[in-house]
Amino acid sequence: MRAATGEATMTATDPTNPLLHIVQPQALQTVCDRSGATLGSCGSAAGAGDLPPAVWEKIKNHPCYSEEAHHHYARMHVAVAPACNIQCNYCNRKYDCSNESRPGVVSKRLTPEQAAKKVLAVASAIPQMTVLGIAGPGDPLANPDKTFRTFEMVAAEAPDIKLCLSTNGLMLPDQIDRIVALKIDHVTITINMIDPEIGARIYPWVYYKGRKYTGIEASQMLSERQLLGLEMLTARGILCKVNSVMIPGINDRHLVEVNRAVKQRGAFLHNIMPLISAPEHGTVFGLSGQRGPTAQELKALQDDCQNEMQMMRHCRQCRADAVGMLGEDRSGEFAAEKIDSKKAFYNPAARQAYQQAVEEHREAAAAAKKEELALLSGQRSDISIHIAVASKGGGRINEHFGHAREFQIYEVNVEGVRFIGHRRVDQYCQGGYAEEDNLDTVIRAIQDCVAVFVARIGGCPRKGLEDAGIEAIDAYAHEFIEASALAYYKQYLGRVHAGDIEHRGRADAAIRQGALTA
Ligand code: CLF
Ligand code: SF4
Repeated sequence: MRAATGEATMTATDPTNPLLHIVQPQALQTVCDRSGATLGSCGSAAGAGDLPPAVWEKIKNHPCYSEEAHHHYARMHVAVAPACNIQCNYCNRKYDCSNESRPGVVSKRLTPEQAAKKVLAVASAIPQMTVLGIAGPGDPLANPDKTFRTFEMVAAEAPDIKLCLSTNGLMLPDQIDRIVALKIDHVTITINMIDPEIGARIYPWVYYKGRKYTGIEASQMLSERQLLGLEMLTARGILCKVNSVMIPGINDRHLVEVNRAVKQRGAFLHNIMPLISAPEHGTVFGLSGQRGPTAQELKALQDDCQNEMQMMRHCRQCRADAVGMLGEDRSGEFAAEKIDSKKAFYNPAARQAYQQAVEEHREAAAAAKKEELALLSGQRSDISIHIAVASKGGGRINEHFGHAREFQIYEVNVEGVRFIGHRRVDQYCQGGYAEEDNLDTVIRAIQDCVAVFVARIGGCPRKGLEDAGIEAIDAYAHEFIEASALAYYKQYLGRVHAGDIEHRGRADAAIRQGALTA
């Protein structure tokens, strides 16, 4: 295990350094610029060595297409596409498209010109922002001119930024040539069904070429066009991710068939997201009491599909104007009225230098994991545990318990360690004071875990967690997450074998529901 890396030892270019959020790009120009091999994983396990180089090049710094990259790289969305051409029963059109965003979120709409300006301002301030996505607030392809104009302007000014599009797929077959011409090489299609009878329970209507379709006819047409669009994109070499909303009792088991169908048509990654449904969202599902899945239900379905293709498990259902690392929201810093006062200093060399520093950090994390894995080899046990981690990025345990807005969940067993999801929580520490009620929400969110790794924790929450059977561990503060999880697992097995602790199955956990606004 490497020695702990405290904040005092960080350098200006250390990607874990929180000061990098405010570092000026000029300061980064002195970092050496050399290309090198990278290590990582896509969706779950595939890395540089497992993928064709052209594919690896496309995903290695895309925070959604590579689970490992999401610890290091950021994305931004611009909300330029307000209209939609279908109705989903989990959507209230007062809010952003729930195919990519959490319900109850309203983004500030921008013109393509405002959006392009914002992208340059963000790229200047956040050198690890590598991807621009358009994901709403309606459907980007129901607003093709605004969507493509935005991409065109950004590609002309900042060609190093990857372009990413998310759509319900209805208009995809008609737009393939424009997508290819603009070099948009990541497209997400939300596909919730391939059986129109199931579709009729999700989509009340579809509006296509001046006519409104309803019932099975609507779903049939939507499904055919989604699958055709997927085939056409993959035939042109575009990397496609499929998002599916898991709706218990409606399409949950059916999503295994969806998974097979999209794999056959060349989808690269499948992202099964939990339905988030509450009456205050004013959606058909919210008002009818349709529930979302529990953490165990979601994981079981994702595990069932994992044999077929790579599954994405780190989606944050981010808003249509999200800015920053997945799970953080810096959109407020880049509100339209603040953009004019920000001096954009778009410097591709500085961005590249910063990203090279990130790559070196990733290599160090991968080396630490490999070292711990080697120490685990030869161990035999059926014990598999979940660990919750408080992190603010960089793949390290670097967040205080009381400040965490989410916990990352890792599964560890003798096979290794893998990220299996995240759980949103109410912050325990509010304005310097402990919010005792919030400890209960944290415990509900991570009660499938035997331990929570934190940078720091106070005595009261530590005791509360321990009463709930969850060990609070700060011994790995500022260490790499995966290497620490493996080290803890070895020690846990040792304690079980020595009879110091008893390993028991843990309870299911709650995926937080309700009006999430960040
Ligand atoms: Fe945005 Fe989507 Fe591109 Fe990512 S989000 S358009 S692929 S850059 Fe990512 Fe956000 Fe989940 Fe989407 S975490 S909601 S999957
Ligand atoms: Fe809402 Fe998106 Fe569905 Fe359109 S595609 S109805 S914006 S969730």
